[in-house]
Amino acid sequence: MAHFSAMKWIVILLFIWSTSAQQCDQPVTAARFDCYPEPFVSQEKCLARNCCWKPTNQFPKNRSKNSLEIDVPWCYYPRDFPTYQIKTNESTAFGQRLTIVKQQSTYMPNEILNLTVDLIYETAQRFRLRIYDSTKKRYEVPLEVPVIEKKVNITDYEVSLSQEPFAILVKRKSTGMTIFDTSVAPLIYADQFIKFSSYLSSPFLYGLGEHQQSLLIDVTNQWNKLTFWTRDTPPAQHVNLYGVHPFYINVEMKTNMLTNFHGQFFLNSNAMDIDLQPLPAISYTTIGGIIDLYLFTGPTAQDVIQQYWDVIGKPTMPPYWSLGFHLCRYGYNNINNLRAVIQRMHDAEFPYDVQWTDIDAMSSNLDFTYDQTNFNGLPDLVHSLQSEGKHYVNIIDCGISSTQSSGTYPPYDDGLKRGIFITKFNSTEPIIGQVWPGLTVFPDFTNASTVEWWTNIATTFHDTIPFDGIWIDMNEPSNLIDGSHDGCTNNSLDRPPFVPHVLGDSLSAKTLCPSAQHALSSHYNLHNMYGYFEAKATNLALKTIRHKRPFVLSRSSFAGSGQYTAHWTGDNGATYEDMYFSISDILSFNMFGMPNVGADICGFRDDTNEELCTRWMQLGAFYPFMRNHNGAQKDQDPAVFSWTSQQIMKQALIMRYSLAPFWYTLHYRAAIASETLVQPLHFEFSNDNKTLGIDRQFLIGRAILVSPNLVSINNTTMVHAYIPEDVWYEFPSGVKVKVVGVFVDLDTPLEKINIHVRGGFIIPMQIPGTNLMIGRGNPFTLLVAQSALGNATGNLFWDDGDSIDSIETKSYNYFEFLLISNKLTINAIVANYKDSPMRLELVRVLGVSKPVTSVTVNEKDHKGFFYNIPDQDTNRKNTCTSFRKTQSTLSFILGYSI
Ligand code: MIG
Repeated sequence: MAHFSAMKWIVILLFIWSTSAQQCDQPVTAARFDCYPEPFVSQEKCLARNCCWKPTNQFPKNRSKNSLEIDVPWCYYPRDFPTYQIKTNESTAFGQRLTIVKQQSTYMPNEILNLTVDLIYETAQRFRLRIYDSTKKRYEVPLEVPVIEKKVNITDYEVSLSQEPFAILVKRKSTGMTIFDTSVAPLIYADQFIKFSSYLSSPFLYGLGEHQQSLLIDVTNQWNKLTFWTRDTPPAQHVNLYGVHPFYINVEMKTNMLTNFHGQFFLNSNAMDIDLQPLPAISYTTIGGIIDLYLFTGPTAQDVIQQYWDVIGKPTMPPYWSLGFHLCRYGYNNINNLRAVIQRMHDAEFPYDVQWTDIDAMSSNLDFTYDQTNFNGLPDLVHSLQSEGKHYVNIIDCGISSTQSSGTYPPYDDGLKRGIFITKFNSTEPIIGQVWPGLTVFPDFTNASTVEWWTNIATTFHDTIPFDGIWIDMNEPSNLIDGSHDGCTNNSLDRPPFVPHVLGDSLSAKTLCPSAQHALSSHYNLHNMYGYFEAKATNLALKTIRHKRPFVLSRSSFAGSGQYTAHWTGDNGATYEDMYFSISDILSFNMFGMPNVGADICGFRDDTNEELCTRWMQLGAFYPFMRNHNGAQKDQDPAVFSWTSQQIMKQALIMRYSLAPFWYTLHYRAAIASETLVQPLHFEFSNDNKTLGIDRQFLIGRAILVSPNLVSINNTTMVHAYIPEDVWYEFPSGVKVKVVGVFVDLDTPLEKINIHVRGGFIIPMQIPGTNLMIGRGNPFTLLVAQSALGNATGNLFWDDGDSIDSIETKSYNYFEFLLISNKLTINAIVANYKDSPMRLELVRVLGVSKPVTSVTVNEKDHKGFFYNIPDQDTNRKNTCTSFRKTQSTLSFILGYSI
């Protein structure tokens, strides 16, 4: 009896051991999903969660937070880890609604065992998945997304379900490619810890910002953890930065020689980690809200982006003047320095449009003031800039000083009266932090009264200094002390059971206590959207004040911010490395729907040097948003450098200004048709594997290839650049590129910028002026780059440049240019803007391979045509009337109004 009983137990134990071993058996370590994302895991803690413990000989997982070593977890889920099963499943008008249940809680406090799952078939290419508490309403992101009540019948995707354990699988119908599959890991759904995972189609992704990283996220051989919690910190790799955009584009493996793309957007504003692993797979770990996930099936990368922008909103159309060169500095310190800079910019005849001032022009760093001693005369200076057609932008920080004597500082007094500041937990008292003016309170832009208050104080300030745009900084929001000047609470918002891997290890690090209260919800939920709401309010205020198209520049951003603001990438360093990262940044922000983006040219932190700054001005001339800004000791405006460098910078600026009509048209296309301004080569040449991940070059629209020199001349003047297989012409010379489809070494001495125009495109250009207001009356030119077949197309959007609603009211001109069979046609699709005449002066046709015998304009024989010899350098020699082999550009002077 005793013997039998012992045997029985041994058998049972053996059985348990073998099944659990089996349950822990993973063919590859890449298939392990982390069961202990907190720091300091141990065998004991792991087993207490009923997870598998298996150390690897790689770097120990027992790491501290923020360690850069993200590796194979030692503690991971067994296959049979408890999860949900489907209880009910009904079809609804929008698709399907399920209820799912879990029998027992696992390891997180307040798990929610009854969930509702909505499968919404929104469009043929857009699928939405919502998983939420079946009984209690939870916080949801206050973005206005499309509400689809009726499902579409035909979709590019096919959804299937697993009953037990509950899982969702989505495939691309046309190829059978899996684009979503949650069966890889259990779903955990607790009040403050939601975690789910999915297969990826390939280890190659774009997006997931704001992070300093290469353009392509490649997890073929490595694990990667990305944290999302808006944070003021100089950009560095592996840390959460100023903005939050949980959107990615996943490259699918080639099928039938074609590369498809799909995208995913996690609509969630809580602090989160996204883990990527080589399986390949993705895991989301968020500490609030609900699961609200969008899948976009593309199939091109631009399609995915367009489908994403349909959800978050399209970018705003910027005023024309904002396409020019912006000059800024933290530390002009007084008006004489500022005047001197403006004067030398003027004397050196640099094209330049917008002058900025930073907090040093404020009185004691107080918002909506200026220093009447050191910046005495600033209003006059602004007026005089404006009288020359230039514009002025000033900075506003969100922290409002709370320590000025009562009655002396209306922004605070009035705000207090209206009760529009963020408050402490369970209190009507504003939470107090510290920013540049000392102790400050923080406006709650989720409150409609705040927008009114903001507009009022900005209007009053505008009466003193008529700014043209507003720069909103420190809006993560940034706080020089952690939490508040009297600390944070101990409640579950300030001390949640799980904290994503944020810089500083705490949610209140360099910001407000998560428990602070906004009108809409807690700071815990809304922190990541602070910059979003501030940009929205500021955009609105500017419309009210100026009755013109607003220009806002915001550091912090969230999905959808592009509807209201431009963006710069924060406090970069004056290094070649940071200049390189700026390309990934501008490309990523284009995907995020904030296409009007640039980095601080020449570097913000530390002194730049002439060579670096020259290179950076050359690159920056092809950023969507071009601003030279720094906070270091030395000045770095173009006019401060040697004569030679100035000439090179000027050449870059002239190129930018001559392309302004092209850029403006791209902005219009972004605003109405969801096309990005700049894009990676891989998006346009996606079937060419060699373009995968190229991030030292980029395309403007589809037509201009930029291949900057990103290293010091001491290393090399050669730019190792890829020229995709197509017809390309060097810009501006027009020389046709001989070898394509390969990497080439382009010799790029300091004075050289590698710009190539793609055959098949017509680029509208303009003779530049010293600023865009002056230049906008100048003649236009067309650069016609013929394709291999001799065709080309292009378009031009033109209006008064700053009306709020010129698109809505159709008070613009829109031209379409077409070159087919040696015939160039200009179609005025819309021709409602007549306030100032447009004159087309010159047409240059690239790639003319045979002598042209005659040119006919409007059915009349046209005498004024000639050829350019691209390889001659002076203008005079450049013009020739006879055709030679080496000559490929035909120019004809038109001089007629379009
Ligand atoms: O950290 O206003 O990113 O562009 O010059 C200082 C002073 C606060 C940070 C911004 C930077 C700006 C600076 N600000």
